[in-house]
Amino acid sequence: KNGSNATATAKSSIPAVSHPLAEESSEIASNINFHAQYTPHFSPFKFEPEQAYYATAGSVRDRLIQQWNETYRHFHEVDPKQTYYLSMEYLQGRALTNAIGNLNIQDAYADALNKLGHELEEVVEQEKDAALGNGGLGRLAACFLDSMATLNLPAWGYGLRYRYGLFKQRITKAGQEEIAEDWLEKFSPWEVVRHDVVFPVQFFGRVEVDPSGSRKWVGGEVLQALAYDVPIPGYKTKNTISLRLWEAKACAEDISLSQFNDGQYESAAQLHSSAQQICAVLYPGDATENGKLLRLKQQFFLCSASLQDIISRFKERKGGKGLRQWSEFPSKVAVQLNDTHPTLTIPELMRLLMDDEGLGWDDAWDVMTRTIAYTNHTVLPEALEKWSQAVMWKLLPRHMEIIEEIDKRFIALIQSTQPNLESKLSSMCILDHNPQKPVVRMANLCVVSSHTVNGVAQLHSDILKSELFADYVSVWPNKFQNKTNGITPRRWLRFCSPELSHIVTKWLKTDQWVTNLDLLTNLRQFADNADFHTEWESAKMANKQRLAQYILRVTGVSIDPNSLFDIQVKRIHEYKRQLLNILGAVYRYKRLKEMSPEERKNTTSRTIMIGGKAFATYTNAKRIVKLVNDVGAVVNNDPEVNTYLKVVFVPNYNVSVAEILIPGSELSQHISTAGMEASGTSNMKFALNGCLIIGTLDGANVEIREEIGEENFFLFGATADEVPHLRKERENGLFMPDPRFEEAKQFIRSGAFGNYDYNPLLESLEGNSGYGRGDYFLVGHDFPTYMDAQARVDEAYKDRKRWIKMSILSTSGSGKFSSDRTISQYAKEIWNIEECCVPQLRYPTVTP
Ligand code: T68
Repeated sequence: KNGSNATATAKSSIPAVSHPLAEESSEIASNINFHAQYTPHFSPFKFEPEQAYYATAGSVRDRLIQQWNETYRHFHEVDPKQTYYLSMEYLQGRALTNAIGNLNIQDAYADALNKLGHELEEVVEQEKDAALGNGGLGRLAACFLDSMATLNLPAWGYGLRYRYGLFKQRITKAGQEEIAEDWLEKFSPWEVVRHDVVFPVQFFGRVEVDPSGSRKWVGGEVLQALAYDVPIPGYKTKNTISLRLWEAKACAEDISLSQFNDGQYESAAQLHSSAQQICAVLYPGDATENGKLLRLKQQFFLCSASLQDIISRFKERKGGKGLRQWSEFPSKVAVQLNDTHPTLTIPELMRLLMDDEGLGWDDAWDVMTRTIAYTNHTVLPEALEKWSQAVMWKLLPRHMEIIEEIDKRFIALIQSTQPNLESKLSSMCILDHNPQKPVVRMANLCVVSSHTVNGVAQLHSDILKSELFADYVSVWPNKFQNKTNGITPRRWLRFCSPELSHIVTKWLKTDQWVTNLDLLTNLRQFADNADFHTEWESAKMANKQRLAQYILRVTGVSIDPNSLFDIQVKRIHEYKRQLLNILGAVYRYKRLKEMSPEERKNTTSRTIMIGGKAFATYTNAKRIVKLVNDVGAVVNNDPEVNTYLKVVFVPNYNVSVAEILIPGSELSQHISTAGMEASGTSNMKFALNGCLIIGTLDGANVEIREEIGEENFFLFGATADEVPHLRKERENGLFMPDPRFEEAKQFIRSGAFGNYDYNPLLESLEGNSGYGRGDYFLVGHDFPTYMDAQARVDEAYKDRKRWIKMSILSTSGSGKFSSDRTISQYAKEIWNIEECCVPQLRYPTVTP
């Protein structure tokens, strides 16, 4: 083990041969050995876990490539309608466990690695997470790709190949520190560069009108988009689809050798550096004009390269019918916009159709609107994208002309068909001509231009129709849909919790639940079965122990696997109310301190774990991170109470950390102010893993509670329709805070957790009004019912039988939240695509 000499001996006794479809573990071992010897990334004499990882990944990749080529060929021959999912973010996490699992070859690979002196578990941990996303939106895109492949759908993802993904979080005395995450430091074995897939992407320049009156975008800066493909295998199917990530490049001609020879290095390579910046980092801060321009360039780069690729494939696949008509395009292509970030797809498709392909406005509009659909992921006003018109005119002059025309025609449509809406036009139209800050409202552009708009949970979709997009509903009553989010059961149960999966399969007498998650309802019949309880509890305990070891390793804090594991992990944001959680913990600590030792013995021991990243310039979010750490430092070192309470901040929360935390959880907190969390998806992952939820009636919590039963959900807090009234009440000075809430804040102010100045953070929960002041997120209002719900949790946990039953019922009620269900609904109700299943694998041949 661990690259000892024994390992080298074991490896050398196994021949190095490559047979990509090997089934036997000894053949696979030879295959891994082949990659260790002949894939020249490391010297062939070392075979430590890291080399073992790259060699194993190389071997798995060979298999994927074969399936992948077959999939592409099959789609090409059948020429079905295909979906293209456009997203600025993909939070893929690690690929090796997932690939081996989806190919259903875990056991053979584990055996093969054993023969080579390694453990599969240790080898897979060598992989860095691909974190090309921020949070829920990016992880949703990754789950969707897994489901598209598993359901054999002709569908692809498009994104950007960021050099640095989401930052690594380090916790110091000062709180969170951000460090660049170099996921490509060595290289990624999961991407294949396609040197033959390159498209020019233009920026800046001007519009020229020729004598015939047709318009052309000329001049400016032209960069090249180069494709890197990542294979996405489906579960137990040959279908392997692509995630195509674009990288920006400049041409060789763009380097000025004469300037370089003159020593003017920067200007000589100006376009090269401009190209490099585009894919340098995920979401540069957008507070400065420069930052804004770069973000907009990234968005356009994705849209333009992807559309050119889609169009060239459309032209190439003739379906045996000779040249294609443009009117056929929407019956071959569906484009889904993951939030407004790829909105520029709309004017770019119009431009390509009109200026390059010669269509008139009406035909281009018809093709474009029948192709594009838009998913909204938020109603938070600050997250609704608005781009400065001036910046847009500079970067994309032709697109701005097109957007102006779309807006003009939309206004005319309303005036002629819906005169009652005229007074609403100023908020409904696309261009906001506010003289202070004229902007383009991207969400409005999406609603006006796409055939379908969807929200991501029922409550959220209802709010879109009744509030954010209410005025459009009477114009297009059938445009708005709901598609409740989902998660892939492969990564989020089958692979992250082999123990629990095993029990589920054993009791259901089938593993079909992995692709038909509704089968989990059949576990209900065992909800009171004593043998089932015993097995369930021991699987959960094994996961808790694994989690406890992880926490000890990364934080040095020892936690008791017999305590209740209570977890809140997600991006740190005031609306997600980590502050409510930590104030509850502070109050619990204070009570424990006041109790006698005897009284303490009657309490339920808890380990509260909180994790998540704060956006680098979001001051209050960073203060919350600091507060959790400060509270933990005091509580965990207080010998009087630390057997009853621990508070742990889990550093650097990411997909791989989630895969350890979620299986080991017993209670998780989804406690956003009602109406503010569009859906949430970790709530689904926790519930699927038999973890109970304490939560508000927000996002998908509402549907989870319906599915698993209200008696198995710890509900508290105001409802979405009460929120506006409660905020008013607060503004009018009518709010009376609960004494426990005041006590918790006072305890922090007293310096019990150090002398950092928490006043600015606590003041956000006080006063009368204003966003971020006057307790906009209603922490104070919900605090008492939150504490009551927590008391119900403590009571329920004391009754082991009841708790385990509730845990079983959580898992068995989670069937609806499979992303397979979500994607099937998108396929039927928005994309109108059908499965296109790859038949028999053929051996690779080259046609001369
Ligand atoms: C999340 N949105 C929602 N946004 O907050 C969450 N936004 O409720 C939902 O479950 C999830 O989407 C999936 O639908 C995000 O994650 C972003 O990450 C984001 C990034 C940049 C700009 C705006």
